Amino acid sequence: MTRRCTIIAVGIGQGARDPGCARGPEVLKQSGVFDRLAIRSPDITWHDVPVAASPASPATVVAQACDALAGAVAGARSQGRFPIVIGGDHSIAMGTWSGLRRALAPPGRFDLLWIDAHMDCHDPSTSPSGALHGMPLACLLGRCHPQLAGVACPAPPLTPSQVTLVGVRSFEREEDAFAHRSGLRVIRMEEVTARGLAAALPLPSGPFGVTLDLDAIDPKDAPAVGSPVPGGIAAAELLETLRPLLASPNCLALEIAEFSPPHDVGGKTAALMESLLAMAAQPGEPS
Ligand SMILES: [Mn+2]
Repeated sequence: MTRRCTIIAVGIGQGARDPGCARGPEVLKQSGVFDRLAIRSPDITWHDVPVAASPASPATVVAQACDALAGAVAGARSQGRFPIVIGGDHSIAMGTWSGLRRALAPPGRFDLLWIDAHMDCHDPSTSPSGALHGMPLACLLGRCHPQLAGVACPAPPLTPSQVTLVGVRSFEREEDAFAHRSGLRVIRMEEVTARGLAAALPLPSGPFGVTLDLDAIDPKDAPAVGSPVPGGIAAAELLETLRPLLASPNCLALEIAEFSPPHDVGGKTAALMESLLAMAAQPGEPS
């Protein structure tokens, strides 16, 4: 089976301290990934979201890109297409999931699996780095960066009960407090290691989306990230667990963020990206 898919590429790095992931989509396309996918998925298209060049402030660039991204995701869904968003740094999550919310008829409810080494629950007052890719989940939940409010964040915001964070092993105290206060479900890496990913992950019963920050994966398996954290999910285990989830008709969109080609080792992370894209575009087929 193949899906009618649109790969929505956002080559943005302004949300991260390490801007290498701005080149992620370009490197994937140049290496022939899209052409190979298109052989088995005839109805797959590629859409580049424009990203303004500096010297605009990071928040301005991220807000513009996320607004265009939200429109692209909503547009794809309204045409019955499956959006696969590739970054770019994880600030794009604000655009992707605002767009999905926009595409669904009210109440527009969907669950969101947020697979990440970090919590992405900072706001400008708590973030040590000020990097926007550490803030998208807080933003989607309504604690929005002032320069992004009304542009990149859904109104009304997502509710914490929609979101499950998985693979978390690096965070600041303020993020943990925010997650605890808001009742966000957090499955830490210790639990994934103890129970196995498939057992630890709650299966959504209705429509859902998946956002994968590649730094959730162990850096041995996915070295091409800007913020690596040791002790992550094994790539093979992640692929095995995601395969049935991505094949489900309830899965509405996939996002993969933080692919930073300058850090790749022997094309390992690019190959993993290709496997993930194939799983989403050709659900149920061996890849
Ligand atoms: Mn992230």
